[in-house]
Amino acid sequence: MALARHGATANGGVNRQALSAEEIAAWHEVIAWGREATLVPFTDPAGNLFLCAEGADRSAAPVLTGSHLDSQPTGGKFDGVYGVLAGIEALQAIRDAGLTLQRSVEVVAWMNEEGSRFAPGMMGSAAFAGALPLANFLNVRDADGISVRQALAGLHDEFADMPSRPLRRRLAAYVEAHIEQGPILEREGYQVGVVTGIQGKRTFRVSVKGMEAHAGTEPQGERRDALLAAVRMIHALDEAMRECGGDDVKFTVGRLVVTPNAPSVVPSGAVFSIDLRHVDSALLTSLGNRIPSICAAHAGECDVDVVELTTAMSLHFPERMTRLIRDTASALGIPSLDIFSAAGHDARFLHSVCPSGMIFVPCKAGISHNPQESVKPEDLAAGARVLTDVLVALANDSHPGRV
Ligand code: HGY
Ligand code: MN
Ligand code: MN
Repeated sequence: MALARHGATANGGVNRQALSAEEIAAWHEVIAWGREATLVPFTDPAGNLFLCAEGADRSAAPVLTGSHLDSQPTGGKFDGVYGVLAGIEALQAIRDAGLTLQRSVEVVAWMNEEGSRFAPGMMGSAAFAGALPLANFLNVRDADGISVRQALAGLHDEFADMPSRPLRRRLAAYVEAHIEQGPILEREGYQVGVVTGIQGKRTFRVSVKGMEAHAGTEPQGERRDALLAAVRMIHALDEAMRECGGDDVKFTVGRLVVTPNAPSVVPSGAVFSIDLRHVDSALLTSLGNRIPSICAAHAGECDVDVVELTTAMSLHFPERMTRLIRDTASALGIPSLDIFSAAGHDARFLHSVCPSGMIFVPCKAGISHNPQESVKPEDLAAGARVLTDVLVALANDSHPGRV
């Protein structure tokens, strides 16, 4: 609730964009809370924030937990933030219990999970895991023309005294606590979800190019109207995705930028986003592969360019991690439900480099990416208790990958 002050919106939500002044203010607050728990802060070239509880064996690969502090423009208070603060709470409880862990445990706040200011999302975790080179992201610009490179320089200037460690460090395991952002746990009456996997997601940027013309004089039949062409494409895409993808397909055009965006000028440019998701990777592949031809078929006299920004197939977390989370919840007397994540998370990229898992807690009516996002404190506490014991198990296991 305190962190929600940074980027607070009038309607009770949060707009805390990646690498913004609001996120920097949130860093200061989280670092201060970390210091109270004797956690040592450091960053990395991708602008991720780490808070470290040193273990007895500093040569051992650390265990990592956390999530993200950036939000959508109409974000809620808990998406991402819960995972970061649950990690700090867990480490504070471990310290207060006088437990010394073998491995160091680090809490991370990933850079730009949401992909709202800078597309695509999950830049910090992708660069950390080596899934994509950081260099791929540095020239991406926000709506004001500020690049990731410039925004990162601002962050690193603000925390110039903070040590920086390399990307692609060796990890023993990763666990992320997050709100479900869906209705299942609440509907089924569970406080904790054992996340078995994450559905696949492909994102695209479609750029339609026409020609400016006078709205009153240009004959209708001679226009190269980029917005009307884009509208035809979006309609055709929506029909095709739903026809072939069934109820499980998720097709979203969340952003549309019109140029020159003047009421009496025939639009010369229309750029729109596509967020396509499906549990079935083969179907996600075939549906996504149809997008360029569907756009071309409705371009009319305009030109169209389709760029794929992210390609991520469905993934399943290792049984040893889901079993550990499930058994830990059970040992605490907290019933848990196995659940597949429809939302994307940084755990996707950690899954490619170490044994990874996620713990979900319910949110009211599954509402998220919306100011009305809300949770029950007792559910957050239940999730944090499971996280705490999972972190202890992983940090004291000489081969957590074998967990
Ligand atoms: O879009 C997602 O699934 C995540 O919440 N950023
Ligand atoms: Mn999130
Ligand atoms: Mn989100």
